[in-house]
Amino acid sequence: MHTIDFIDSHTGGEPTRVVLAGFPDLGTGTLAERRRLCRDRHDHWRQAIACEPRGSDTMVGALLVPPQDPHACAGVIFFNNVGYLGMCGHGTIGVIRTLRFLGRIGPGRHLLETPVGTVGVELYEDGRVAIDNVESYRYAANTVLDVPGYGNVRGDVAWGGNWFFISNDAPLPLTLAHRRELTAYTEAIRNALERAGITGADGAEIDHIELNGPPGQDDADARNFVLCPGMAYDRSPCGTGTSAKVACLAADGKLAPGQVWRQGGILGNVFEAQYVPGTRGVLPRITGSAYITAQGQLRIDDTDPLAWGIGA
Ligand code: PYC
Repeated sequence: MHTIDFIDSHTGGEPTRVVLAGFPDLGTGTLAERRRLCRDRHDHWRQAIACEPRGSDTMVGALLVPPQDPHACAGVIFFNNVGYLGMCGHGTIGVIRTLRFLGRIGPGRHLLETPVGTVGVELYEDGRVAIDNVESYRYAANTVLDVPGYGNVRGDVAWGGNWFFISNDAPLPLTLAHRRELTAYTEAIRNALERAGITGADGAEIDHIELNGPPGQDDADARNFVLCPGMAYDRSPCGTGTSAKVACLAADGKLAPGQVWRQGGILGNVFEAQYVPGTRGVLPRITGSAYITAQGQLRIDDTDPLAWGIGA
């Protein structure tokens, strides 16, 4: 029997499961090396934690590991039902909320190590969390794709800690009522990108598709719908997607440094975003809140035929 200590939270409806103890030791390499080790040797642990019957398609796991830099409050490896994420904005907000819940950190500035770099975070007295995300940039502007069944779709390829194709071309309003059609549409875009050989830098797969449209009733500048790698749509406005969006707005001269962009998600929750110029793109700051939903232990019984989860 294996036992895993965890705390669950949600950020704008998107869940984060912070893994505190019980995971195999990943050594002391860089976070990118430890993520590789996790993928190559311990992937069944990811599946047991993130997938059914313990998790779900929407679950993002956040494995806490000791940081290399003693000034960082933690290292974290994000994963989901199909694999690993570079960074995760809603997940970082969940991790910081969890560390505060545990009494490990207090309000103020902190550093968090991730496989794609160290991010700064600020925890406010009222519980809000601001992330100073990794440098984000537009990689390709106005890419036109032929998407079977939908015709030409235009969008930008951008990095915000994960790779995104960001489009304003949506066949339907971005509302929860249309989630199934929007999921099918964004999946078709992702397949078309793959078929066309369109990637991020160094051939990286573009595994997140983000649609932006007018805000709903929420007090936002825009609303998005984001398809995540494992086919779930992000319930939150997506921190890395918002970072990538801000990079595109900045590249188009539509958002000035320090100006606040209020990014609504599909449920109407809002992340506040702003940036300072970087060397290649922008250094985005994303602010949001998370709430604790559960604390407990997962049990993995080796005699259970589904002990290691149902692969997505
Ligand atoms: O908030 O960056 C994010 C995110 C990525 C995937 C799900 N949420």
